[in-house]
Amino acid sequence: MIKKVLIANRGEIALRIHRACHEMDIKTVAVHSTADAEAKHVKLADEAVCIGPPPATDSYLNIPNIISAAEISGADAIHPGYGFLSENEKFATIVEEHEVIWIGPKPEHIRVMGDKVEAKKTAGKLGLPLVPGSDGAVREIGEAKKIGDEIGYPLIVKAASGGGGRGMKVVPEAGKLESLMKQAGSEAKSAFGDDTVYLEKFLGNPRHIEFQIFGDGKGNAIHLGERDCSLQRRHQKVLEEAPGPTITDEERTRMGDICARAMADMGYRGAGTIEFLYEDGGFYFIEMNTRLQVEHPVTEMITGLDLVREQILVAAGQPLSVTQDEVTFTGHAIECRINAEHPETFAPSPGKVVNYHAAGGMHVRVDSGLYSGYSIPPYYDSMVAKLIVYGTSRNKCIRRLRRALEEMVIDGVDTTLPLHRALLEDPDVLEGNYTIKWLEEWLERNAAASDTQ
Ligand code: MV4
Repeated sequence: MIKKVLIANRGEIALRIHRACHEMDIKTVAVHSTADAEAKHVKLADEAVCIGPPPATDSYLNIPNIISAAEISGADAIHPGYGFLSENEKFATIVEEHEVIWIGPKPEHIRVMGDKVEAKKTAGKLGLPLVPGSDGAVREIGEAKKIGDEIGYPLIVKAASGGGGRGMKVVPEAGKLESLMKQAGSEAKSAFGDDTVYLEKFLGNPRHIEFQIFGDGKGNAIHLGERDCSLQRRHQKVLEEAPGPTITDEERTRMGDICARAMADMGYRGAGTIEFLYEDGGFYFIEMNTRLQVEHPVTEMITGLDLVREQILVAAGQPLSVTQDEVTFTGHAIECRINAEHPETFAPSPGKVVNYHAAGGMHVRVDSGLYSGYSIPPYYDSMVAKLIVYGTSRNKCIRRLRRALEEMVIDGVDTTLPLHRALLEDPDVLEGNYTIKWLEEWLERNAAASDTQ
């Protein structure tokens, strides 16, 4: 079994990994930039190694420094968390070449899913339902026009190297196809060094539904149900819930089984998330994330499973702790991402937290590296806390979440707590009546309303 894990990350996810490790009698090594010397993950870990100056490219993305930290500390495994190097095929390969256990998927699977064209081809072969579109990359306008005639407009042009919403163009009609395809290609070239694009039918008003899957790397895989992550602003998730408020038990079982079968067939190892757009009762694969996700706790709340523990077990070559028949879904969970940002302008608000009180009580979980007196550095992501609440029903979950949001205190910086309190009063949110467009439209309406006051 693994004895010492190096945690190649920071903030709440570094703490989350540390906690799973200590519950398994595994020692932890924190790595940190000079800006994070006073961070909570550094204080809690058994050992800490400074890996460079504040910019992430010099520290949390610095592969030689992280490998050196693993060697000098004698760590036998590395957990990358999310973001940073978590979906870097090269890093995963280097870790394994150093005979350190990579707590993540096989490097080949990270590579395949990182290329959106290859990911879609693979998903199609494995039997996942796809958005109608080009069969792979589209290289010339004649081919694109033919696809447009076949599937109809509007279309969307996507960059093969994109993801997370970068490098996309909606094409309303055939007359705009050539110019928008050229634009998408040249933007992708300068952003990712790759101008490969592909085409899909544009879905106008879908929900974002994602399935959590786990594989043992030996041909066994399970699903842990879905999350609805439709409430997003500029491709950043704001609030996530499990189960999806519109997803039936029949849909969960049918789609979950398709996802698990696909992962078993590819021999997938570790945690993964298969993302779908969901419209008019249909699921359409868009991307797969080959890592643990920020919103994994809502799945933990309704299944009772510790997803980091499962990651560590399969990385160590052990079986998953449950079979599909043993996975149960009970009640409802919602996560609010709390960012150090102005709640209306979303301007980042780093600085000293003079007073911090986490919410508490039954079925309330706060994952955060904050403490009173901590200074939020300006160099990294602005998410500073996650409030995750469980209830036996969606209504009870919402009531408890509103109570927990009342209790939370983060003084000294702006946070998105007031945004969450307002969202949890909105009739559409209370009814689960929202799609991927809802939050930006709601923010626009509220901005217009406050302008006229
Ligand atoms: C789409 C789409 C509509 N039609 N694909 C955005 C990020 C990337 N993961 C895929 N995205 C989209 N792909 C087709 N064919 C709309 C989006 C999209 C979106 C998806 C999920 C959550 C929020 C979104 C916000 C804007 C656009």
